[in-house]
Order: sequence, then C-alpha cells, then structure tokens
Amino acid sequence: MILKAPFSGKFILLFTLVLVFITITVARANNGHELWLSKASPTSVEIVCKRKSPILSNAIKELQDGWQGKKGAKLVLAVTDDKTLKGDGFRLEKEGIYSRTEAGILYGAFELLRRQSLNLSDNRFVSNPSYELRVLNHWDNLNGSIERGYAGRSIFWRGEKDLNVSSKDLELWQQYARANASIGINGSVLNNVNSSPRMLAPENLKRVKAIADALRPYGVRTYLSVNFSSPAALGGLKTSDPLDQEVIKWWKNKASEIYKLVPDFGGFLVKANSEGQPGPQDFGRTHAEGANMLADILKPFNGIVMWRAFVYSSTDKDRARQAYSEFKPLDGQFRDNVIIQVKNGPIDFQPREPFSPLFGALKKTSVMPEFQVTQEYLGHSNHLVFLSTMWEECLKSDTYQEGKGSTVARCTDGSIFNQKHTAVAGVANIGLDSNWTGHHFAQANWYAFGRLAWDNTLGSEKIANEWIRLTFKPAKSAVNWENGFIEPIRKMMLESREAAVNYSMPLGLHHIFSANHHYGPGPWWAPANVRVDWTPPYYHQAESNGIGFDRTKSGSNSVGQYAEPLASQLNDIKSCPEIYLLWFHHVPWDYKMKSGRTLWDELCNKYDIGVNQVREFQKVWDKAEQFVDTERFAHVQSRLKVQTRDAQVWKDGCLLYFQQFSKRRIPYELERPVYELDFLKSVNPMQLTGKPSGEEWMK
Ligand code: GCW
Repeated sequence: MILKAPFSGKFILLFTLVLVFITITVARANNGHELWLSKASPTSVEIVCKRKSPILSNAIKELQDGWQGKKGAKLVLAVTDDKTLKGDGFRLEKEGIYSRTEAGILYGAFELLRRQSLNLSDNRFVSNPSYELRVLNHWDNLNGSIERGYAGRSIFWRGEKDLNVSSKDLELWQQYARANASIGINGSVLNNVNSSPRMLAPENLKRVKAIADALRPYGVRTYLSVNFSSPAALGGLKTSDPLDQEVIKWWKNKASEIYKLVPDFGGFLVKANSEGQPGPQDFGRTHAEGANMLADILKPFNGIVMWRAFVYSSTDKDRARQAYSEFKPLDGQFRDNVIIQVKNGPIDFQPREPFSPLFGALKKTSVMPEFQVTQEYLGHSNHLVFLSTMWEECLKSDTYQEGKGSTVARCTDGSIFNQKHTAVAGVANIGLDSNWTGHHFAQANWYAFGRLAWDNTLGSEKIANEWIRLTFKPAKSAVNWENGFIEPIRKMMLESREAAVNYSMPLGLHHIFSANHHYGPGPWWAPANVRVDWTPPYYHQAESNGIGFDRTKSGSNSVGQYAEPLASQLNDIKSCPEIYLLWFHHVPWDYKMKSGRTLWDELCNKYDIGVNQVREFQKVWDKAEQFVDTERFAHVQSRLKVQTRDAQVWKDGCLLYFQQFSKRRIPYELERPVYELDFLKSVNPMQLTGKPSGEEWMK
C-alpha cells in the first residue's frame, strides 16, 4: 500500500506506537507457564554424544537450546562406570557431563544450564542424589478433580468418558516431565491415594501407558495408587484377602498386564486401612502381610511398593501416637522392595509439627518421608508460603535414634540404615492452571521439593535464591535488581512459613481448622456427627485453666515414642522448645514464657506478629512492581490481599474464641480484633475472604 505523503508520517508514527505498545504489553505479560525454565537466546555449542536414546536427545536439545557458556564450546556427554557416582549422580567437567545413567546426564545438563543462568563459575564437581526415588504423588481422581488440589483440574485425567489422548495432553505431559527432570524428580504417582478400583481397568491403563510414554524420555517413571480391594471391587472376586490364592493370582495378572504396557512401571502406592480405605486388616492380616503380597508380585519386574503409615483409628486417645504404635512392631517384617511412606509429622501436614517418631525408629525397613507440596493446611493456593523451610526443619531434626546426628534426612537417605531403597515423596500442587500451581509463588514449592529430594542438605536460602533468579528476569532497564528485588523477595519467602504459623497455629497449636476444607479457623468447630479426632477441640484442649494437648509421660505419652535425650527434653515443659509447647503440653494461661510474657500474652503476640508479617509482604511486593511483569505482579498482589484478610480472620477467630477460656485481655499495645466471633463462627471462611482456588477466580 502506498500512503499519501501528508498522512504517512502521522500514520507511521501511530502504527509504530501501537506496535511498541503491543510489544511491551506482550513482553510484560507472563502467565508463568514456563516456570523456572524460561530461556535466553543461546550461543552455539557442539555436543558429542556417542550413544543415542530419547533421554540423551533431550539432554542434547536442552543444552543446544539454552547454552549460555562459551560460544562454540565442545561438550562430551558420556555414560561411565565411575564408582564415585551414585545412582543418577553426575560429574560436571570442563569438557563434559558424565553419569552412570542416561537420566543422570540429563540432570547434569540441567544443572549446568542452571549454573550458567545463575552466573556461577565453579562448574566442575560431582553431584549425587540423596534419594534414589524422588517422587511426586498426585492426588488426582479419574473424574479430573484433585483431592486437596488448588490449581485447577488434573493434568492427567478428565473423566472416564474422555480417555482419548490429545496432542495437547501430550504436550502438557511432556512439559511437566521436563520441569520435573530439571529438578531431578524421577517418578510420578498418577492418581489419588484414595484410589478408585477403576484405576486398574484396562481402558484407564491404556491412558497410563500414554502418560508413561510421554514422561519416560525425561527419566520420569510412572507409578499408580491402588485400592486394596481391587480384586473384589474391580475383579469380581469374593474377597481381597492378601493371603487368598485367587487374590494373589488376580494381582499377578494385573501386574503382567501393566508391565506389558509400561515395561519400566515403578510400582504401587497404597493407602490401606486409613480413613475408610480398605486394607489387609479387613481380613485379619497385618500391614506387612498386605504390603508383602504386592511386593512379591512386583519383585520380578523390579517394582516397589510404597506403603503409607498414615493410619489412625477414631478410638485411640491420641492420634499422634498411632502410626508408630501400628508400624514399629512390624519393623523387620517387610520385604526389601517395600518402602514405608511416613508423613513428616505424626498427625497430618500441619503448618508446624514435630517430626514423626517413626523416622529412625524403623531400623530394618526402608522409610521414605512424605511432604505435602499442595497447601492443604497452609492457605491453599491463596497464600504465599514457601514450604522449603518447613521441610528443611524436618529433614534436619535430630531423632537421636542412633545417637546424636541421626537426623531425619540421614535416617531416610541410607546414611545410617542400610535400606535397599531410598525415596522421598511430595504431594503435588499441580493442576491445569496456566501457571501450574495456582499461586505463582507455589511454583517455588514444586521447585524446592525437587531440589531437596536431590540434595537433602540444601538450605532454603539457596533454593529460594535460585528460584527467584530463574523465575523472574530483570528487564534491561532494571536498576537495583539485587537489593531492590532479589533480597527483599528472598527474605519474604524465607519468613513466609513462620508467618503462616504465627497467624494460624503458633506455639504448637495444630489442626484447629473449621470443617473439612482445612482453610480458615474453627477452634470451635465440633459438630456432633463428626469423629472427635477430626474436630479442633480434641487438639487444642482449651479450658479455663489452660490450653494444649498433654502428650507428656503423664498424658498420652507420645513423647515416649521419641529417643532419649529428646523424649525427656520434650517431656519437660522447661526444655520443650516453645514452638512445640502446646503440641506436647497442656499449659496454664499464666505460664511464664521465655520472653517473660504469660502464655496468653505470648499467644496474642504471635497472632499479631503473623498478621503484621503478611501486611509487610504486601509492601514488599508492591515495591517490586517495577521489576515484575504486569500479569504476575497483579496476580500475586491480589492474592496477598486475600492472605492478609485471612490472617486477620485467623487472629480474631482464634483469639476471641480462646479468650472465652483465658478470660484475659488482649494486650493493649496490640491491634484490636476487627471481626465479631459470632460472625466468624457463622460464615464459611472460604467465602469470607478467600476465593475459589484455581484460575477462574481471577476472572
Ligand atoms: O490430609 C488428609 C487429607 C485427605 C487425604 C489424607 C491422606 C488423600 O485431608 O484429603 O486424603 O490426608 O493423606 O491420605
């Protein structure tokens, strides 16, 4: 088109302005889908790799697409039998990446690229994984919903009527596998531990095969959660008794069917005799008998059984004691391809729990920690909570089971006990939301889980630092990037879990949620038709003389499940760390805390500090506006508002409720409550300040 001279100047100017505007807006919009893997344009690199395989092709592709090192460098990728390397460990040398496994070379490639992005110069070292199996547990149901999922629907399932595998599915699964590989995760359990027997139906297994095929080129093995009564419920047998020959035959056939489709299938995850799930005890058999039956069947295929220790009955007087009571006597009875999967704490993924006493206590059995990446008890995907510090706290806790220094990490990674398999699991926080995890900062929890699974000695500060730098890239114009952005954001992340503890359950309080959504406060919540061990008063035990669960020797004696000298330390109110005080002790309201305050005043202070911490996070984030793309900025800003309101609700709800027992004033120097207790009791906290989780709520 030829423009007439008088208009052309203006037109071109306008056109250019519009173009610039669009470019800036598009460049500044970032939906977070790329996670920590956004790419800068690469320089050239020559890769020499004698072997050919899908995993190695991916390693080569990653290096070629992301190389930030010396232009034209030559890099060798080679599988070696170097004995200093363990499992998928790798060695980075100036001239190449070496590992005993192909997956190890892929991990080495990602590590090298990460170090290039972070401008780290020392790129010659050996890195061995802490755990052999680094597994995400998806609590995804076949109908596409996700139990305790807050980032949209399942990436794997959308109902049994729609099992067709689309090219979009394949693309997403591949992106998912790549993200996992970039942080060393090498296994995925594709479905909920509350498993439908239908999971093992042939139609569904066909889809499992398609998923496994998509994950395999990134070194991610596929596992399934199985329902223990599948032989009866799906197979039509009369029983699912693990010692019944027909039942054993049924499982054998099922296993061969699976391995025909997925030759490198990882194995089964089982939630048995827990929260209404069937299990061996239904037939008078033990957990060991149930687990061993499956283990024997999977053994010839090199499969494993991850058997959960998350069991408790409604009649026992202390839920915190039950997993230990059930499993400790079975130590030594499990096959070597059974791994007992133990939640980090003795109850259930609370904002803070002491470590589970099973760690280090099972000495002849493989034990794997289970962490929860999804924020069931930590504000769902509405709250910014960096969980790495919580997991680090658990991993570094000293169990004293084999003397000083027997940390949870060392008790589970093979350093102390000679376990055949070592493993760690994280309950995934991933869904169909375009940013994968609902909250942009929840991506950091996925990242942190992988990094800690690879190296359980890593510090959260290092992990946060890496994640921020890889996830947010400075605009060319950004000044003061380090002190204006990295530093305050890292500080906020590192503080965020303690903030969540402060505004929800400080000083060892736990499980004081309203109802089953596990979102807002409900220390009062105790409907007559609900099992008492699902109601908050069971856990906080508040009354006019004090508050807290007496688990000392004169109480439920859960302290007795810990090794000395820890047991005595926890048992004595003076030496019990205050962060666990109300977990282990029933404490008078006027008890003198280390700060010199009474327990009541201290509790008020903690809640108040928690609210103020989140208000501070809002300021930190607002100041970060100039450094972040508009889309992610607005998203996080909006959720911080929700978090602040929720923190206020937590503080007011808990303090006003507990005040009815303490009959003491909220210290005058603290901010006053803004809600009425009756009002908070009458509303659903999810509707009050939060929003439905998932992407739709931004619309
Ligand atoms: O945390 C509780 C959850 C249940 C979950 C269970 C478990 C999958 O409230 O939703 O079920 O733990 O870990 O099995």
